Amino acid sequence: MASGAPLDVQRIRADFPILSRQVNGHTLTYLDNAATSQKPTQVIQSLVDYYERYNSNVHRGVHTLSIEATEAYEDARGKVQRFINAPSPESIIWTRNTSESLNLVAYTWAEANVGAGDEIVTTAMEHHSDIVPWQQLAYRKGATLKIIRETETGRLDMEQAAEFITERTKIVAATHMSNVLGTVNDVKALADAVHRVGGVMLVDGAQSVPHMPVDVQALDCDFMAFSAHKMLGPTGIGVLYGKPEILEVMPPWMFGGDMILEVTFEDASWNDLPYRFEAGTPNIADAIATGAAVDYLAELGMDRVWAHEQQITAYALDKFKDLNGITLLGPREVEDKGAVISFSHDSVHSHDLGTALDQLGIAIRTGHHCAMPLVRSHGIISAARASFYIYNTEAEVDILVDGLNEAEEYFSKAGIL
Ligand code: 7TS
Repeated sequence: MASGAPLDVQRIRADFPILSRQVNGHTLTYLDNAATSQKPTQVIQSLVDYYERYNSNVHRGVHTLSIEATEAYEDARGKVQRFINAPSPESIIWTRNTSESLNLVAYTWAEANVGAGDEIVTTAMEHHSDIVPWQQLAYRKGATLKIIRETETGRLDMEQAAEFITERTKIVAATHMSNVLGTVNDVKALADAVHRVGGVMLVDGAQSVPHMPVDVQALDCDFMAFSAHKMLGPTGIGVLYGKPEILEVMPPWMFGGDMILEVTFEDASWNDLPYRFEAGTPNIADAIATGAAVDYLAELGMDRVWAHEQQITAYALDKFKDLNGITLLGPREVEDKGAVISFSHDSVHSHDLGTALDQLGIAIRTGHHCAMPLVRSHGIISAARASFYIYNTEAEVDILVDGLNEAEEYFSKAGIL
């Protein structure tokens, strides 16, 4: 496809069988992509191919099926490596999801390197999976957790970040893009700051890697975590990228098959990277299908994916200005903002809005979005969220806005407003 040209959304939509599904008598309008994306036929078919043609265990067979499965599994690792411009395939570790990737760092690198009196810096915009592991680590070690606040315009307070990152900081763990506010954070600046004091930078890329060009070497992060299911891939598989020199000296976490070099009854030694962190039979089928998802996105071009999402978000932000009773969370313009629009209604609970929209076949997320401290800091306990992806159209934004108007009318007629 020509670089720079807009995405051919209708052609993309034809690759996603689920998008023609009817929900409550309406064609599905799927706007819950920050929770999980839909899957194109190419990804679904790669799973079918694996199970129908070469299902076999990896790294242990001399037979044809095992050799084919091993090649496809490692090939997928190489695709992910190139997708985020990691320096080597060994720096890509397969995990179950972003949460497991973050916990891996907390239980290995941080367990070995964070001690009493040390500081861990994170942000007010984190998903629970990038807060709770650090709270637990701080309890275990007697370390302190510092939280960089959100500014009034929904961005990270970088002045506070500069104050918080000190000689005592061992790790900064920050999301690249907030799943609630959509804010894109300057993680490169955070990486530079923590490197100046000898600490490491962990980026939660769950919402950035699926939506924008991400280059881990340009960002100079030490770790990056993300999930395949948010980027057209299957559930049950995620990635931890780590700088090879850090992974090389990082202690293993889970012990068992595939991660060892040699075992006696008394002792064991560890396999090379990345297998040292992949104990047991891995999620072979889903790793291969992640490779298919990455192929799909790379073919579109991540700069074009980002441009499409910026356009649809700008359109939605503009349309939302005309809605009654709605308060937006996060930046009000697309600068530093991805395709996520969270909002609350003055008098209708977000769950009621979500249920009313579901009656129209519109899928949005409601609740605390696994970011309870963030949502509560806005003085609410629940928000509604529409999040867009490559197959969403401006017409679907119109359907959402009409749906919200309809819901508002319904609730006011019912005497609830
Ligand atoms: N980090 C961020 C920024 C996320 O948005 C999510 C999931 C995670 C971590 C955890 O990913 P997982 O694959 O391990 O579950 N976010 C959401 C969401 O916004 N709605 O449902 C899941």
